[in-house]
Amino acid sequence: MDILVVNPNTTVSMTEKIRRAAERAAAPGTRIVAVNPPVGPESIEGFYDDALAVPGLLAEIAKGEAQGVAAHVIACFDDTGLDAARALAVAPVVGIGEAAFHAASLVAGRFAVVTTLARSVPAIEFNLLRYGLATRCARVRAADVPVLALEERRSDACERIDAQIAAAKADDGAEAIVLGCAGMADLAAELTARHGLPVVDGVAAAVALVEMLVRLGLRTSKLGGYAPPLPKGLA
Ligand code: 5HY
Repeated sequence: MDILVVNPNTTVSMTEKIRRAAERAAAPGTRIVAVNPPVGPESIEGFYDDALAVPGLLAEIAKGEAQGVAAHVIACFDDTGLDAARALAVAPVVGIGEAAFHAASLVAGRFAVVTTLARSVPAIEFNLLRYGLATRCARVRAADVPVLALEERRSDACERIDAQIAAAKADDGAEAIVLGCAGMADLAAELTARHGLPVVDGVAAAVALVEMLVRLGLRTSKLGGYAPPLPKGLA
């Protein structure tokens, strides 16, 4: 099966990191098609960037549908444009945030999220509420790391993320950690080993989840909110 993995920001190095993480998680026979829009914000940090990224994301989803991909993954932790993408697509669409929350809730009673900046926290908290998983999340923490700092080798991003994981274990009662940025996808294994608890990367969780949906023959319902968009002029 072909799975389209869309990084909604326009930073190619992050798209390649996401591709590698998706390919590590993919089952034999799954081909990962990792893309990002040609136009849009270089990183998504908060509501404004999130909105700017949606048109480019939807254009990539539309291309994937035309190419007949088996499923789509939205590789931004805010699950940018998720509902609009599900209205557009027939194939299943999973966001890395929602996937990671579910994976963590299946291996721990309470999890904490460690994301990038404080401005990214409200969107994540809102998603936890609308997905019905807010009661399973002890806290959404920000490591005070700009998204693109995760692409810089010399940044102190890893130390800052480490510190927040330690605090989540000590102060929040976290039994698992969800990495709150696609740009952290390469850190899950070493952080799991270092901190001795499950550290979930949403890219891997989303790939595994959509593979399951495809194997079960489940596609996006086209009734109600995810009914196909009505034809209309776009001036
Ligand atoms: C992400 N931003 O996964 C989110 C994380 C965040 O450009 N890719 C981004 O900080 O909201």
